[in-house]
Amino acid sequence: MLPNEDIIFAPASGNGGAVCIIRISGSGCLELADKLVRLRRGIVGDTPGFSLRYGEIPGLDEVLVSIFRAPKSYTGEDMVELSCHASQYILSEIMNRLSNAGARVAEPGEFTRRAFVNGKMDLAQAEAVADIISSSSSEQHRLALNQLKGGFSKELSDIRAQLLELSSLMELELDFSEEEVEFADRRKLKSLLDASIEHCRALADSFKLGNAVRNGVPVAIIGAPNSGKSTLLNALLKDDRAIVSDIPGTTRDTVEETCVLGGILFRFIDTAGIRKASDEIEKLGIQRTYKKAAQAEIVLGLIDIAETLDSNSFAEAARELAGLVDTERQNLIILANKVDLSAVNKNVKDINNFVLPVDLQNANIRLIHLSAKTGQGMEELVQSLISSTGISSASGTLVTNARHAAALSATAEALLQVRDGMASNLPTDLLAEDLRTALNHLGSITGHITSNEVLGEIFSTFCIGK
Ligand SMILES: Nc1nc2c(ncn2[C@@H]2O[C@H](COP(=O)(O)OP(=O)(O)OP(=O)(O)O)[C@@H](O)[C@H]2O)c(=O)[nH]1
Ligand SMILES: [Mg+2]
Repeated sequence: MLPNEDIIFAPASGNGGAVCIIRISGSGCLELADKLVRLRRGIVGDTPGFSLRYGEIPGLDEVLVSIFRAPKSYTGEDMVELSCHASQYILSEIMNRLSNAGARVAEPGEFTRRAFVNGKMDLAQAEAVADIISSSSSEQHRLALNQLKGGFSKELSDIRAQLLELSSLMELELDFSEEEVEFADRRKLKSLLDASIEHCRALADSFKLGNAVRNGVPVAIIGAPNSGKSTLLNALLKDDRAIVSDIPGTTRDTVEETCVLGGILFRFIDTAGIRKASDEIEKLGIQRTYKKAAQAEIVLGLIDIAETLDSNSFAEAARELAGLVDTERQNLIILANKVDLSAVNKNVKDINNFVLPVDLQNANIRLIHLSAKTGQGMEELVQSLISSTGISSASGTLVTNARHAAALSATAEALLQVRDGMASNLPTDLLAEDLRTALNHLGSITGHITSNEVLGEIFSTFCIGK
């Protein structure tokens, strides 16, 4: 753990705005503030916690001073927050004066690290502070808030309680093993174990979805050149992001952009149209298309119906797109695009001819008739995208952090060892050892068991001032 005697400070407000907040934390910081700030009445050092005072930094600025006293503050230490005018000059001058008075600039995440060390929050909650600040969709925010408020930690502590019960049942058996008494009811042990393994696995598995919520659900837009991929990207973003033209092969590299639909962050990837290219650069672009299609959660496969002669050639084009998608693990939405042309162009067949062939009828493949140009079918597409993610506000706890997911998998793994050991009648002291390993992995999430290196790694990703 870090020594907590230093008084630390950092600007804590975001960029822009008229007011800037400078946070100061550590024992003695109230007295230190008095070296800088003159209150209209009294001194900071005599002011009770949860007070707001008007003051002046002589020759520099008028400030509002918020005073918090240990342990009732964010960090659990004495804290002062100065709200000053957001001028770069004022800010750097205050920071200089604080340094000269003996405080030092906080490291990234150091306020939150101190909050963790002082027992104000556990590690999972501390990590949620970073998530809540970076969240850009309502779903991302909901998960971060649940984690910050301790919803996830509560779930972990339920599992921990179960494992501790298991552990004590085993210890009991260990104590009496000399007399060869099987104290613990093995059936009860096994059912407790099964439930805990199941719970850890379900949480670890939720990371795939949780990660998508956090970083944006990747959606690749693929199809032949000129099928309307870039037009669709622009329509989804409601922005002229990608170049659209009637020259096949316009998009050569992938274009990636995020946007929030139905509270979920999506990462749309427009790609180079797939065809037999002779040009080396286009070939490289098409290779990227294949790669992006393989990595996506959802693939939007476009077929230009004006280029499709009949239902057979439509079925063939749909099969080609499906061949690029693993429908066991990915969702494919086939878009019969340019349906607006069916009204004006006699060469375009009745769109009702364009249906999915029987061999593509699969729960993970859908077909939508669309006009990326006029917006017809867009609403259906958006709804389909949202439901394909499997994310809903009823999803409950989703693990959004790779470190947590790895620790939960390791917990489940160690518990499996216990279960296998029990099945093959291993001595109880060996089983108890594996159970301790499981508890250690679980404890690493909330910080019951954590090394300084791990803490250093976690908090270094925070911004200064958090
Ligand atoms: N009528 C009609 N035209 C469309 C529609 N979608 C796209 N287009 C037109 O089709 C042409 C090609 O559109 P793009 O969006 O550039 O096609 P792309 O799939 O990105 O093409 P590449 O980048 O070359 O692979 C443009 O002239 C668009 O205006 C549609 O729904 N209806
Ligand atoms: Mg394009």
